[in-house]
Amino acid sequence: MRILVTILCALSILGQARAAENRPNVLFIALDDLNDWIGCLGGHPQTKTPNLDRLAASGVLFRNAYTAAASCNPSRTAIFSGRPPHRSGLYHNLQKMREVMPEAELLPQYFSKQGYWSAGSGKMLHYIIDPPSWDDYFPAKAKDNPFPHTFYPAKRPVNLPRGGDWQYVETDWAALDVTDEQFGGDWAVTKWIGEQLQRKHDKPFFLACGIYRPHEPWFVPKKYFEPFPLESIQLPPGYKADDVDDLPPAGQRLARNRYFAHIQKHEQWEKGIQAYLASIHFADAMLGRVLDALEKSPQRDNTIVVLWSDHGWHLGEKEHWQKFTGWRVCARVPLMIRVPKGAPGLPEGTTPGSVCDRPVSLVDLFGTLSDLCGLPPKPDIDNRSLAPLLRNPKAEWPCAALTHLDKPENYAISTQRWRYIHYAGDEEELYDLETDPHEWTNLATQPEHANKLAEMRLLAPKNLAPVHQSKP
Ligand SMILES: [Ca+2]
Ligand SMILES: [Ca+2]
Repeated sequence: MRILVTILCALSILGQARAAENRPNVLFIALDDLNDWIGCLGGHPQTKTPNLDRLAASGVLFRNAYTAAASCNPSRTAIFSGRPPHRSGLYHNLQKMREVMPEAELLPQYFSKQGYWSAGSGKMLHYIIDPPSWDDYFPAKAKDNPFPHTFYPAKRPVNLPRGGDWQYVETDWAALDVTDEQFGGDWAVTKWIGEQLQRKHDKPFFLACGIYRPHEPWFVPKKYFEPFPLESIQLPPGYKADDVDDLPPAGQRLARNRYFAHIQKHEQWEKGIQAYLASIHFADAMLGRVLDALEKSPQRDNTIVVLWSDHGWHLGEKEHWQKFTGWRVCARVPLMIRVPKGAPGLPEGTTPGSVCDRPVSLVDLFGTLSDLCGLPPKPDIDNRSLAPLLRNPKAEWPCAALTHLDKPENYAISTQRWRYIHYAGDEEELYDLETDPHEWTNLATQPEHANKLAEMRLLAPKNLAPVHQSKP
C-alpha cells in the first residue's frame, strides 16, 4: 500500500512538473515614462520606433490602455501586486512598497511558486529589486540595485540650468559621444536578457526586462539624436496655448508646474523634445536587441511577450512638463501583447496586426498572465483577464479604466470615448475623445453634458483605501 502511495505521489509530482514544462514563457518588458510618441500610436509625427512598431504588428496593440497610477511607484506596485492604489493604500512615489504591503506576493514570485524560473534586469519596481520576489536578477540581486553601470557626463547639468531645489536633478539632456556599449545601462540590461533568451532552460521562464529610457536624464549616445535635427523639431501635437483656462482650480494648479516655464525661459523646449525623441529612439533600439534575441531563441514560438510603460509624459501640453496628472497624455500608456499558439488561456494565440480600442488597465496584467499561462487565479486580487480582448479585440468590454493621482480623491476614469477627472473637493473635468482627442475642451461645466457627467460619476471607485502611513 505504502509503495503504491509513493508511486502515485511521484507520478503526480511528475505530472505537475510536465504541466509546468509545457507552459508558455513570459517576456515582460517595461519602458519608463514613455507616452504615445511611438509610430503605431501616432503621438508625434517625427518619432522613430521601428521595433515597438514591429512588436505591435506581431500581436495586439491596445490603443486605450491606462496606468493604475500616474507615477512610477504606485503604477509598478499595482502591476506587480495586482492591487490598485485604492485597494493597497500606496498612492505616491515616497511610500515604500514593503512598508505598505509587507506580505504581498508579487508577480515573479507567484510564477516561481508555480514552477517558473523568474528573473529580471533593469528597473521593474521603483528603484528596488525586492530580491525575495526573484530567482535571479542582473546586475546583482543581493545588492538590491536594478541598474548596471551607466555612463554619465562628468559635468552636470549639461544643457538645462538648475532652476532651484524644486527641480529634479536629472531633468537635463545631452547627446553623448559614446558607443552603446560604453553607455552601458539599458545596453547591458538587454545584453543579459538576450543571453537568457538564447540559453537552454529546464523550466518555463518569467523574464522581466526593464528598459530605463526614456526616463530622465535624456542622455543617450549621439547617433540617436541624429535623425532629429534641432531646426526640424515639431512641437507636441497636443499643445494648445490657452488650454488650461477652462480647468477647475485644482486642475490649473496641477497643470502649471515650474518645469515648463523654466524650460521656456531658457529657450530649450525644442531641445527637450529632441532629447525625448532621441531617448525613445534609443530605448526602441534596445528593445530591438531583445526582440532579435527572441527571434533566434528556441523559445520563440512558446513565449508570451508583454510590453508596457508605467505612465505617459507631458512635454508642454497643458503648460505641464513631467507626469503626475490625470490627463490622457500622462494616464494613457503603450501596451502590446503577443500570445503564441498553445497558451492554456488562449490556445489559438493572438492574431498579428490586431488593434484593441477597449479601455484597459495595467493592473489587470497579473490576472491576464495567470490566465494565459494556466495558473490558478491568485486568491487576494481581482484577476480580471484581458484574454477575451486578446481573442477578439472588439469583444464587449463593460469595464472602465481607473487611474489614481497622489491621493484617494484624485483620479481619472477612462471609457472608450469619455474621460472624467475628479479632484478632492469635487472639482471635475469631462472630455469627449471622439471630438477632442487632446482634451482641449472641458465639458464638465456645460449643462448639455450633465447626464454624461452623472454617468461617469457612477463609475467612481468606492471604499477608497486611505494613504498608508508608515509606522514611526
Ligand atoms: Ca516612470
Ligand atoms: Ca482647455
